[in-house]
Amino acid sequence: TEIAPGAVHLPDWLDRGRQRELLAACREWARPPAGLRTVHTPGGGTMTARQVCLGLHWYPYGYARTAVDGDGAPVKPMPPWLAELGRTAVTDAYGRPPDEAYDIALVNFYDGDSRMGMHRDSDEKSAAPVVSLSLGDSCLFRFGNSASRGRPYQDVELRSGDLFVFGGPSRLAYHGVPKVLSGTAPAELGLTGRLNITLRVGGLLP
Ligand code: MD3
Ligand code: FE
Repeated sequence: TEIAPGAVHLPDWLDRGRQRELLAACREWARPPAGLRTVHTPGGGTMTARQVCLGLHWYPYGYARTAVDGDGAPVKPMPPWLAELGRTAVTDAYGRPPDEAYDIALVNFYDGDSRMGMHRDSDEKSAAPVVSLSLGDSCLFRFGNSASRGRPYQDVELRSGDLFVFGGPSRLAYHGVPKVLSGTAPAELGLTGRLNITLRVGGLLP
């Protein structure tokens, strides 16, 4: 379903087997070097979701080739199968493939107390849609507008296996995760907490 122009939600897009495979891959990526780390915000705060990056390392000032707010190691590569998953996701959501190849993945690990405040993702130089995949606990996802952090916004529940694609007029909309719904993960997955994988196209970077 399209919740706003260019914002398409495909619930239960990944079957349980694919969810397990993606979770296993995320657990490998989380290991050092350049593994899971805490993101420090410019104001001296810390993000409550921990993160691991593939392809390029995101930090609050942009992208880097090394884990600048982690151990400084070179960022892990973007696997071709994950880039292909992004291409398939956009094709399923929009009925046509994206123009560019996915080359960045950001994986966010949420526990029951993690949140993500309302923000826009504007560090990519490409206008390609962002692909979001959710695993584990459900969350309340807040999708707003492109002008401000405030209303109007829509609250949508994201569950394990859901796909969301954000492109076109929705690409620069404010969004956040006000709440994780603890204990809602499918038991077979063996995950406490929530994982979100976003696939992005970096575009021309210096
Ligand atoms: C709308 N992640 O990684 S997923 C992020 O669940 C991020 O971890 C949240 O916001 C999470 O930046 C929300 C949904 C999402 C992701 C990227 C977007 C919505 C988006 C980019 C542009 C517009
Ligand atoms: Fe975001």
